[in-house]
Amino acid sequence: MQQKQTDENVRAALNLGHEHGVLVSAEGVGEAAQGEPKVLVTMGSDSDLPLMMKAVDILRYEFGIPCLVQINSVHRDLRAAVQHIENLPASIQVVIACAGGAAHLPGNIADLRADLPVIGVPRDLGALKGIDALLSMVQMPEGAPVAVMAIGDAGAVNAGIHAAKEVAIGDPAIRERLQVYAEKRKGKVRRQNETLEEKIKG
Ligand code: RP5
Repeated sequence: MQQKQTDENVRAALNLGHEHGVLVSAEGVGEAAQGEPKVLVTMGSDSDLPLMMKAVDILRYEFGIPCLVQINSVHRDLRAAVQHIENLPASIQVVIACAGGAAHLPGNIADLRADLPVIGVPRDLGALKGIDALLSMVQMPEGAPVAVMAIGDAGAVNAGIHAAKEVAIGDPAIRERLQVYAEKRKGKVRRQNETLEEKIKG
């Protein structure tokens, strides 16, 4: 009961209605989530969500960083997107923005929020294999930078890791988790070498 009250207080303080996003942490989603969101994970459509969950999941499970997840379409409802981005909770330190096609969302956010780093994840919509979104994001004119990741799954995961690195600048606990994550990756190479002779023998 007390936890529920605390969660409600957090949501009230963050001013989160459904329209303003869903809080996600390692503990759960929405009312089950805990902590203040440090990263906004936003996208142009919920069709981008399966891709963006790769960023959300690495943030919450690998690094313990709560996120706010929000749909913002600068093609379908520009005014609502501006309203959301201008009124983010003060705890947000980094924005991850995904879109496909003529992907204007990350660049628009970089202009709206001079105070926040923006990481762009280009999505492959099929016709141009994501090159359209990649070029739309990476070719930002001078003054409103977007840190653009790779197209697709690797880009989404790397966006989560890059956002964690930004949060880690002011949080030694996250720095440690980044080191643990790096050690796990080294372990993978060690294990592959251990089984290499057997694999070559076939
Ligand atoms: C973009 O258009 C979205 O970010 C999405 O990648 C793409 C297609 O959206 P839906 O038609 O699937 O809603 O704005």
